[in-house]
Amino acid sequence: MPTFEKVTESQVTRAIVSSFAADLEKFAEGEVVIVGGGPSGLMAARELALKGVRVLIIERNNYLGGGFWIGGYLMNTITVRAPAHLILDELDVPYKEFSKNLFVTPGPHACSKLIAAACDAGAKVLNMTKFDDVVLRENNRVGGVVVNWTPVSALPREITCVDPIALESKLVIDATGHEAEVVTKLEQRGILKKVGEGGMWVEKSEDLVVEHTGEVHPGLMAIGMAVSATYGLPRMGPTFGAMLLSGKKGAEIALDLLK
Ligand code: 48H
Repeated sequence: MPTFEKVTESQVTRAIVSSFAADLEKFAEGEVVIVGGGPSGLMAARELALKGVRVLIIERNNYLGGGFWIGGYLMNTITVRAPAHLILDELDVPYKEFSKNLFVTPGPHACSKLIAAACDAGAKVLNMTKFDDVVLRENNRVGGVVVNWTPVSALPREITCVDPIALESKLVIDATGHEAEVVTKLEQRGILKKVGEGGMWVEKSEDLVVEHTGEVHPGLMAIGMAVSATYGLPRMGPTFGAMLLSGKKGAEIALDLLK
């Protein structure tokens, strides 16, 4: 085994601080901020980054992937229905056809490949960072996000008094899943209406989510389960094809909006 070269503690600290600060500075004024690093957010981030867009994912956990690690009921087999298996092909994720047009893949393998695909394409990530609020411009156009460290947000107000910071962006994408947290912020201010997701109906829900993916308000788009929550669409249960396709379609719409 070779021995390690000499590096001091201060060099390690400087390497972390200056690299992190350089990235953060770039995203003080970015092109697209995606809130939520689940399957829809990761897919959209990959597609946008592949097209050369400067895209940042904000994720409140330290890990990316959202619900894509686990299928349903703590069983880590992911299912997708045709034609979403073609995206698994694109990501080089191995899968099997369980029954006609229904495909299965191990969650950890599929999820780690999707995360790697987004990072390889050039998407940047701020993890342990919680979306807190929106930046609002004239006519309530969304102009960015207000964020804080997750641990700061998790502490009671009485013992923390840490203001958040803002990241300006041309477009914000709500990919926070069932909670639709960005859309909810606008709803709380009476700017738009969020219906809340409907009951489960797999046959209907996936096409509807993809169909309704898009801009919900100037400067703000919704993708993935945030679309169901916004428009009151049925949920699909533990199958993820619509999340991948919604992310892909969301990226196409975002590219048009950026023009
Ligand atoms: C920063 C945040 C915040 C915040 C949340 O839940 P997700 O996996 O979302 P989708 O829409 O990409 O995929 C949904 C899918 O996993 C699912 O739940 C399905 C298909 N359900 C169907 C059914 O019927 O139940 O990921 C959302 C991500 C997570 O990583 C959160 O931690 C993150 O967003 N997030 N990040 N700030 N305020 N809120």
